[in-house]
Parts: sequence; structure tokens; C-alpha cells
Amino acid sequence: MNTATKVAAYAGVLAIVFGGAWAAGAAAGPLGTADTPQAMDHGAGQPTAAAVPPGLSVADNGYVLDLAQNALTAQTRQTFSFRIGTTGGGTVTEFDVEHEKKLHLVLVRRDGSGFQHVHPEMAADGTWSLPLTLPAAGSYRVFADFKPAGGAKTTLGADVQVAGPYEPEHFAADTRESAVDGYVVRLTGDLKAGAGSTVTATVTRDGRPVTDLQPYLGANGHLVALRAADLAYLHVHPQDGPGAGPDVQFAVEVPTAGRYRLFLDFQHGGEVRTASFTLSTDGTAPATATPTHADDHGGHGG
Ligand SMILES: [Cu+2]
Repeated sequence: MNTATKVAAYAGVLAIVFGGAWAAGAAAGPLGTADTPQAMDHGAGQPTAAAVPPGLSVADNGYVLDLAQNALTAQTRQTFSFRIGTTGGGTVTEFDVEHEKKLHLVLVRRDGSGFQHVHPEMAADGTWSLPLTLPAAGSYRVFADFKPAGGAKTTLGADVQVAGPYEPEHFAADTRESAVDGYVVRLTGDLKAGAGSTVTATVTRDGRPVTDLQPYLGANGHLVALRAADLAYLHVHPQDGPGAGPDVQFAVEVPTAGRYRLFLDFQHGGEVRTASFTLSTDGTAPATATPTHADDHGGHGG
């Protein structure tokens, strides 16, 4: 192998390691002169070296989550408003539809309780709003999950405070079983740190499999997975198209070892319900755990 070949081979390895960023930089000349920095970071779905999970920042991909309120009153129906801005000072008004909606809003208290997955309406000026009731005091994380027209799929997060006595829940034990409104949902499959895996939710009612689940958001269920320690918002994809149950399969990718909270929205009899689970990457959760807390905090609000 002559020197030129060695250099070429080395460059080939670099290209693989740095993926699209290196290739874009090389094509555009010296680093920093590329006229499409956005494409370098987010083009073609290439992972970047310092990838941080979505939902941990109020600003990402050039977009900003701008909440109209940072405090709400417990147990009171209030109008909650926000907009998606750009770091340049503009407001985003054009969004692509994903999972049948232009924007998905997820709220959860910082302790991992009080989950809500709702769909606000956007006014012509880009202001999103919805009537919202938060059940109890505490600090809540608000996630906006959207894809601006022509932009990158983005999840931004911000906190909202609710005054009052706060008793945090401790999801210290893994639980694979969730009871909600007469339904019992069991989760099989394990989370694997740094890798993809499949988890399957099985929906039963009065001990019998539910075989007439209704499509919800373009699938037979919708799963949100959050890292318990920091509420990082993870990528989850339904494995099947709309189906009837009782099994609902998801591909889940968790970045690190630890504990995760999972929330499954499923629709049956015209109503959407939420089952919630706690799962650690070590796979020690028993097949049918007894819930260690009243599992009545999950909900599909709105
Ligand atoms: Cu949604």
C-alpha cells in the first residue's frame, strides 16, 4: 500500500466515523465555511458524535419552545399557550403532519407521574393553545414534538411550575403491569442500553385479550418513553400498522443504562386511555409485577 492509498483508506475511515458532517465539510471546503451548517448537524439522519437525546433543551435544530406561561394553578382548567420560534426570532407556522398531527404535546411531572399527551390547536399567527388541567402541585416537563415544514424532526422541552404541597412519587421498582379503567396492560421485552429492542404491550379487559383495539395516531397504540433521571424523550416507533390487538409492538432505543418510564396510549370503545410502566435496562423486572403505587395518574387529557 503506497502512501496515497493509505491516506485514502484513512480518509475513508474518517468518513465512516464522522458520517455526513465530515462529508459535508469536505465538500464545502474548510470547516466553518459550509453555507448549510444545519445540514451538517442534522442532514440525512446522520448521528453526531455528541448526540444528546431529544427533549432536554428548550432550543434545538434552530427552533425554540416559547411558553406563554411558566406557572399554572393545580386542579384548574386553564388555557395553556406557546409558540415554536426560530433562533432568528421568527415564529414557525408551517408544520408537517406526523402520526396524524402537526404537533404532539406531552406533559409529565418531574417525578414521572401525571402524564398527559394532548393535541393543541394552532392559530394563524403560530400560537398553539389548549385547555389544560394539571392535577397536582409540582414541577412539570412540557415536551413539544413536531417537524417544521422542510425542517428536522424536533422535540423541545421546558418546565412549568404548579404551586402547592408536593409529594413526589417514587417509581423505585420496575413494573410491567398497568391497570386503567378495567383494562390491564402487560409489557414484555427488555430495554437494551445503547441498542434497539422490541417491547410488546398486551391489552386485556376482565382477563380476556382485547382484539378490537382501534387505530390511534396511525398505529394500534402510541408509546412515549422517558429516561427517569432527566426525562430525556426517546425515539419509539410502532412495529406494525394499525391492528386490532391484543398485542402492540414497538421498537425502542434507549441511549444509556438505567430506569425509564413508558406511557402507552391505546384506544378502545372510542376512548383513549394511558397505561404507564417503569422499566430498567437490567431486565430484572418480573413478568407480572405488582404495582407499587396507585396507577391512576396516567391520563390522556384534553
Ligand atoms: Cu400526539
